[in-house]
Amino acid sequence: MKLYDGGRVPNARRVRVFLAEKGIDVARAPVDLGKNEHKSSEFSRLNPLQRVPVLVLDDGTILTESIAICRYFEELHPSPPMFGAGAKGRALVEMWQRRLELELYLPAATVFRHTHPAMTGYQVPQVPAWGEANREYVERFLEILDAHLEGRDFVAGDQMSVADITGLIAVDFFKAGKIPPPEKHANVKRWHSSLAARPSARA
Ligand SMILES: N[C@@H](CCC(=O)N[C@@H](CS)C(=O)NCC(=O)O)C(=O)O
Repeated sequence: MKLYDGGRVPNARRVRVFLAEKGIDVARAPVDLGKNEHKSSEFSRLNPLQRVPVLVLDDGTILTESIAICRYFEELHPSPPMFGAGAKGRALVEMWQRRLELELYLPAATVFRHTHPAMTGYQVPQVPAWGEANREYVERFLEILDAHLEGRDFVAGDQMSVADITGLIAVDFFKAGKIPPPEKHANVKRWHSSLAARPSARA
């Protein structure tokens, strides 16, 4: 089994943080996005979308999409449960995982991809006005998230889940798009700081 990942980029990091929380070691093959290694014909055979991470299983099966990769490891190593436990617990993790991915990570990534000069060759076409518009989506969701996190340590239930990991990588990615850190959202700040202090966050 081999995990193709790309340094500090958010989706590759999401899988590494997940594996660290689970205590799972996987052989890794670094892909240098700065050198466009993800656009090589060899890598494109693994993932025609030319994105990391990619997990290649021993039988040759290729898994892409960071959450699909995390789910694979969850099935193999169910403890600690990172996708929730029981019908309600799993549904709540799924709900917050999707919210944090679609309503926080995606807008934050869109700000970066559509406004940063370094992304011109990667985000084609690059539409700066669309990038700027997404700052508002980030802000709007932070308000909702902050209210939800009042009195809570984790977004879904009382244990850390993959939804928290998605939140961690989303907030850490603010810097790339020059989105201010969530200073005025005290609950988001507390939640993010405690996730960022875990050893897994250094993965
Ligand atoms: N939905 C995919 C997204 C993967 C993705 O966007 N990966 C980024 C790094 S975070 C990438 O490889 N970007 C290369 C590019 O845009 O050219 C996942 O969750 O794995």
